[in-house]
Amino acid sequence: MSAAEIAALMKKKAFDEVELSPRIQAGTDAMFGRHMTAAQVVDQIVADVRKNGDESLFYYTKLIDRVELTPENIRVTEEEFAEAEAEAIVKPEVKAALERAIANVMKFHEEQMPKTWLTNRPYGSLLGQKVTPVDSVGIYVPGGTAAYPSSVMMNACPAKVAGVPRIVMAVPPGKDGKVNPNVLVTAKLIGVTEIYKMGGAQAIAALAFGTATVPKVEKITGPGNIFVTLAKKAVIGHVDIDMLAGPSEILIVADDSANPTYLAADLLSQAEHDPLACAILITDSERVANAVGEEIEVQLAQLPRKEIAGTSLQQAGKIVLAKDMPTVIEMANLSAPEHLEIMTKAPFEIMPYIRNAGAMFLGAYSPEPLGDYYAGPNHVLPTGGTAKFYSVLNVETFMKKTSIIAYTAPALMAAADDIITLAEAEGLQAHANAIRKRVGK
Ligand code: HSO
Ligand code: ZN
Repeated sequence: MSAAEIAALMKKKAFDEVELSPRIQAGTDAMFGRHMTAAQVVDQIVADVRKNGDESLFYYTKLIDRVELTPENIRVTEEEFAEAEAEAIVKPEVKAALERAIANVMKFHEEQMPKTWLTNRPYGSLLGQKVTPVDSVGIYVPGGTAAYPSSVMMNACPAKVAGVPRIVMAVPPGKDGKVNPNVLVTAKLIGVTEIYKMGGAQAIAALAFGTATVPKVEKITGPGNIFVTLAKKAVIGHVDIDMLAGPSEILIVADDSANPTYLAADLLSQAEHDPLACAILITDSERVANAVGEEIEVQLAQLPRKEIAGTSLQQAGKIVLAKDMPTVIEMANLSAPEHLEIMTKAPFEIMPYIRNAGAMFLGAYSPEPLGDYYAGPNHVLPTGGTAKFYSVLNVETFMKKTSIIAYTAPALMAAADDIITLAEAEGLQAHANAIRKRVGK
């Protein structure tokens, strides 16, 4: 298999070309009374919510989530938080593990915190950069079986560390009108209490433009289905977003020293996420390639989610035998995987050559789920080859940078001629005057 073919496996269809499943397409056709692509559906919903606010937000929630929202019940109340905790659906050991995971994630992101800085220039001038958290952020949390507490943690912790004053969350309500209790408990542990029961494109539009009951935010982050992702794409510019992310991926590069049992388990860990997930092993060892193939069969058969993982492996699972390690590395860089495991004798010798990857896991004892849940780095990562230009979610995702310029009179005097020359070359006399008036030229 060539490097380009592997990269193609990972590079999914463009988001606006994704075809809906027949069941969902039938639903949207019925909703709008005509055939529309996913992108057209999203454009319509976003435009409606932008124009009509709550009215359209509630209308689409009723149609899609079958829940009757009102200005009074859209926001999760104190009682609902208490109920989620009291229900004890969140087992004590889960809560305790979550607390330890949150501490690790907070600590890592604190270390990431960028600093405001000033630097000296001649004649006592100062230049610098101020970092400021965005005023508000909206974190989207998917509903149903993909309502992962770990994703709540991975979005909310860096926003907290960045110091975002207002962190709100959007979570689609279940049919009973309630929000997943695990999500509520996790949000509360991190200190996020402004939660709106809304989902899909309508939630993204409400966060981006604001409605009478949902105040607008400045940035939207978090994973979602195709409608959510397309809606995030549609509101860029009105707000910022984190990235456009799709189904999970893992690419493992391994040499003859790797343990096939571990590799098979790690490939399956991402395959079980989604039938569209992608799991690839590239190795220069024929022994490892064969053994992992066999081991996958054994482990897959025992998985509760074997259907999902099996479909994913059939569609985008590959074991590739490459001729040598430089070829393996080039294949990895071309694929730009979300997760890259380097399972070789000396992983730090390979690491410097990796240019494109969302996150790297080095050595036999750094399996991908360690990053999903616990070590500290973020699990919101670029997928579909977008690690060529997107970064992992991080503290700076929630911050802006502002330049600082503070010149003294002698410093401005020394620069005056050049600035006046440049301003006049652009035909901008008022610009030149702002200098002349100060330096008497
Ligand atoms: N691997 C997923 C994140 C996740 N895994 C959440 C388990 N829960 C992101 O690529
Ligand atoms: Zn995962």
